[in-house]
Amino acid sequence: MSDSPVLYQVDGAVATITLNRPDVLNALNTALMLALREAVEKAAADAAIRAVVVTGAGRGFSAGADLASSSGGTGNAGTTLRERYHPVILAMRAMPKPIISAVNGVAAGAGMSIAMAGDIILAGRSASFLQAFSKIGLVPDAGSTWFLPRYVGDVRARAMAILADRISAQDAQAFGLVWQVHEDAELLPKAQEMAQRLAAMPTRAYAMIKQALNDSHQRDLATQLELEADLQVEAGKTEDFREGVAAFLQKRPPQFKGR
Ligand code: T3D
Repeated sequence: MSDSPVLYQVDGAVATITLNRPDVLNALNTALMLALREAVEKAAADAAIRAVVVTGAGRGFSAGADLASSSGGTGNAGTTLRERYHPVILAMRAMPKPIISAVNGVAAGAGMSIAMAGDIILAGRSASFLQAFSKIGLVPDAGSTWFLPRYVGDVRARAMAILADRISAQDAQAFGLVWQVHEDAELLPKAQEMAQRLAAMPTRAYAMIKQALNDSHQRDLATQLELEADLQVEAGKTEDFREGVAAFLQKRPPQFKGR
């Protein structure tokens, strides 16, 4: 396998981005974060890509920041986070196509934040989720304090952040963090199958769905209603909307093109 810290593979309209430092459970160093940003931006910019899978090589998804090269103790953590992590997390949220996080093993610290920046989280049966930060005297970062309460609620978010207990895939699903749990060997095929399904759907609408949901907790109802109405005007202008209605009325499967 390539020794590049991030692999980028394309199958039809689906890009699979693989964190690739398996010897250290895909711990996040500068080279990996730069390569991850490049991969995410490439998938976002390529009109031929209509869905993305993010996963990890080997037995982990990601063990979070590489503690052998972490800037936590040097006073530079703010710079590292702002320059390396935030652009990746924000680019994943802004990606105008769906991202499936296929969590194949432990997702710890900022590795868990990356998993949560995806739109749909699938997990292998042996996967686990760990807000590892407090175990080493840090605070959750890379978006964990934003995603976690929204996904699992304040009570569980606080317990996960403070206790830093390892949460199984099954418990994460019961918490509402994980959409589906699959047998380990089935995880990537299932994630790619879902991504291929999504890639054949009206992907312009998916981009607008993400836009509507991304910050909905920050907006009041009246503002959100306005945003929905504006986005619906845009969605209604797409070729895919015309095709969806025509196919329904003609009782045939739709052929969406993402336009
Ligand atoms: O400045 C900044 O960067 C700020 C940003 C901070 C963001 C953060 O993410 S802070 C949180 C950092 N992550 C952690 O604290 C987690 C540390 N890792 C662990 O607690 C455990 O490794 C796991 C619970 C994740 C997995 O445990 P286990 O028993 O399955 O695996 P292991 O044996 O501990 O690890 C396997 C190898 O990966 C091992 O190397 P070895 O002994 O085989 O040569 C281990 O040292 C290495 N590894 C695991 N995590 C990291 C790591 N190496 C570097 N950094 C890691 N985070």
